[in-house]
Amino acid sequence: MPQVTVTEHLLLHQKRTPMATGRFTSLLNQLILAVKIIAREVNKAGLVDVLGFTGDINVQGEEVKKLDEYSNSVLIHRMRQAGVLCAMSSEENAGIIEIPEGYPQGDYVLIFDPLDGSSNIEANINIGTIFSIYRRKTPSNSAATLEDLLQMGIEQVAAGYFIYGSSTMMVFTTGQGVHGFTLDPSVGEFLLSHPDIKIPERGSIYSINEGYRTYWDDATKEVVDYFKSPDNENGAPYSSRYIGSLVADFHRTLLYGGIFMYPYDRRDPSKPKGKLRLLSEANPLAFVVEQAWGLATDGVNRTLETQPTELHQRVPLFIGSPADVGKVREIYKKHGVI
Ligand code: AHM
Ligand code: MG
Repeated sequence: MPQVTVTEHLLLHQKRTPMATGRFTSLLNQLILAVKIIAREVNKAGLVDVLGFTGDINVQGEEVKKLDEYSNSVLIHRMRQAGVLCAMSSEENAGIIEIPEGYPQGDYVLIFDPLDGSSNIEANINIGTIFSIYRRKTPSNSAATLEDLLQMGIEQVAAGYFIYGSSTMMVFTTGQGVHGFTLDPSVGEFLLSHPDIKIPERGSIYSINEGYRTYWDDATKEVVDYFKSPDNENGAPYSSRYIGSLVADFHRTLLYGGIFMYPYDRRDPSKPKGKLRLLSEANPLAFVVEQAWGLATDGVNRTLETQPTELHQRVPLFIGSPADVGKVREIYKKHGVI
């Protein structure tokens, strides 16, 4: 395979997209730079006992930040300089992140989860950064508002994730298929390694936190019983895999097929719609999966057509192979759920 960088790949695509400008490429390049800085720190995470615990004061007299806070501040700091954004939203910040006066502005908005699955860091388990890019709705040269961020997922211009693991990967879509790039640390570039990813039509792996079964409704119990049954449409029980790190569970689902599920449950009445966030988690992965010919729903309705009403809105998520996500819809509809 010829070695193709993300920028080269984008330039090839941009030739076929007359609307595209160099501004989008510069946005992605700045994002990639931020991620390389985060990846460098993530790879050192195992050395924290040696280099000092988070919360400690380092040799420069600065407090050592937790990795998720560090990742958040790197992304905010770098993306402010990109000159192509009018606002951002992060899973770590309650409100809209404005681009301060004096910084060049642009017409894109960026939504991100800076370090998803961060509770897994200490165990050397894969974690990731998820991102979603939109064009602003309000006029250029006015202050960005919530309206620019509360757009339906179908409006995304690009979305994807970075996964930090045995290697660092970037998987993303601009609406022309899904492509995966692996960071070659010796040259510091993400090189095309997984062109045009397509998810299998049906899988043989289901992924859900089964510890919460007590709190599920009957429809969700039936869904999971279906995947475990030898009498399902595969004629054999699916295997169960659950890492508890969304990017890692999703990445496996995308490559091998099957379904990842995070349903709503009765565990925490303050979260009646499950745990995952529509804007920073569900929508970007839904855009990726649909571009790979998969599906993403809240059990019944298409994730990408959910109208957001608040930045940190939560949604149930069923995402993966079309036949498997379709089966959930069939069972949920039968039960009259959602
Ligand atoms: P976080 O945003 O607080 O890190 O939570 C998101 C993570 C996902 O990575 C993962 O899919 C999920 O929480 C796991 O939750 P649970 O431990 O309830 O199964
Ligand atoms: Mg998260």
